[in-house]
Amino acid sequence: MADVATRSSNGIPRVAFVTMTRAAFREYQRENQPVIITGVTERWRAAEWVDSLGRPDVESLRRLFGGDEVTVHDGGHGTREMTVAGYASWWASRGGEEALLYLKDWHLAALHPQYEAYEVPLCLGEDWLNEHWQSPEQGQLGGGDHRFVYVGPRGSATALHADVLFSYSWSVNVVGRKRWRLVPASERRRVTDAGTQPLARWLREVPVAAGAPAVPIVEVVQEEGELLFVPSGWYHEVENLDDCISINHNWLGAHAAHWPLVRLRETLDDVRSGLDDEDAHDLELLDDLLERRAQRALVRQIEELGTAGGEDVPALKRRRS
Ligand SMILES: O=C(O)CCC(=O)C(=O)O
Repeated sequence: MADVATRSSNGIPRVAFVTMTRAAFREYQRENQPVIITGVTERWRAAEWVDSLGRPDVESLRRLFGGDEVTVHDGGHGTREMTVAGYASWWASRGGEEALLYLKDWHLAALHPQYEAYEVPLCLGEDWLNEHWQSPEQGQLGGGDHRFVYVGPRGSATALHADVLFSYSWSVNVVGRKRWRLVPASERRRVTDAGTQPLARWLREVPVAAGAPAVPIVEVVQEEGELLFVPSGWYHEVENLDDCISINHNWLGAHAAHWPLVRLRETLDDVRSGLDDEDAHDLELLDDLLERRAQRALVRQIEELGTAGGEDVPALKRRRS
């Protein structure tokens, strides 16, 4: 791991943006360990979303992007759709008593590519996930852009979860601080069922078997301008300690490539274990059909590529049929 790191009390290293190289970051990816990179937002245009008192300038978001449709969470299980202008009105008039509305998963980068709110730090390396969604075949929003802006008042929170397909995520606080509670991937089965679903909404509610040691939790306060790298399979919950605006991406690269398979495999095994005999048999049949189909498609592709670098196509066909 990078030797320029200082360690916070919980052991998560903090490394200055200017000293974090791609090679150094790759070590955290390979070890699947979190790291905080400090001073990331210094040159970001998103700085104009902060007012002169250092608070989220939600009025500026209204001016810039007021017509965007976004999803807002009410702190229970409820969500509602509204415009950024509608959210800014709620923000300006919010009192102490009502539910805290948390604007999440706003696809700002996809909706406003010309605005260039921020630059993804190069040290994070390749991003197969968003590269896929931005390919010409997918169109701009393709249903799957994984680049988000979050706007939430102090006290709003995100419940226990792991990220989509056990991808990596990074999260940067443009303004405000967040408290993260993370469960190392090696301990994740203690907080989920066999199908990778969390056992409770919050870590404090996760049942611990009598006599079992407490689930080890890594807790960290992420300061303004800091990027937190959340590795694959690390379940986490997050609380806004101040009024916050943050940006986060889910992403995948070579070191995380196997994690989606891990998650899909565990989910599938869980579904399988709940099937009756007849459905299980149908599923097996479907598996076989798909496998055969996939093999045929592979052979066809190789044929289309001609000799495929000297491969003996008929021999390959024999092997696959
Ligand atoms: O900031 C938040 O409320 C949640 C962020 C999060 O969970 C994530 O980036 O995966």
